[in-house]
Amino acid sequence: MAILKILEFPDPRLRTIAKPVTQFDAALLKLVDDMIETMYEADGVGLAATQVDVHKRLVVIDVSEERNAPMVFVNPEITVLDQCTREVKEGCLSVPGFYEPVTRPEHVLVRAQDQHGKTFELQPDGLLAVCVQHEMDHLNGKLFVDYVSALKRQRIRSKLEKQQRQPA
Ligand code: QAP
Ligand code: CO
Repeated sequence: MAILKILEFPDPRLRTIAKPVTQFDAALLKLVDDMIETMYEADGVGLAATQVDVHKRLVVIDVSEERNAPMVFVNPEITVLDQCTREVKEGCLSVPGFYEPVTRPEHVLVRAQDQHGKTFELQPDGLLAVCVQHEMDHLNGKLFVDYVSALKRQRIRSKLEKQQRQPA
């Protein structure tokens, strides 16, 4: 297994639209393992392939307290089930140190494949519902900072650019 490098906002590669996964092979299984290890090492609850500069429709999530229940979503699709929304403070491994409230649909249906190509459906609630939508956005080149005001986004951008010029 390997720890992968996570791209940080405003890296333009985070704006890439990911392509569907078509090959369920050993390379995909290795990528899944590496993404799970990278997510745990970074203390994240979710990681999209886009964030590690792999532009395939693949997401890993673990919302468990014990950090021992990784979920894999390949080619995920989301259907919004009703008009209920909820505001939750979000963060992102690609926007380290910043947290802002984002309003999203509360009730969604997720259809995806697992790492072996088997299709499954899930009606997530709570943190998982937020996380699936946040990670799905990454696959479409979208970040949670796109939902905040332009002023806040610019401030976050400036601070991160400064940090990136003076690495730890
Ligand atoms: C997406 O986010 C998410 O700034 C996953 O310094 C966010 O794993 C889903 C993290 C909110 C649901 C609700 C962020 C770790 C992790 C940071 C993450 C940081 C260290 C973010
Ligand atoms: Co994120």
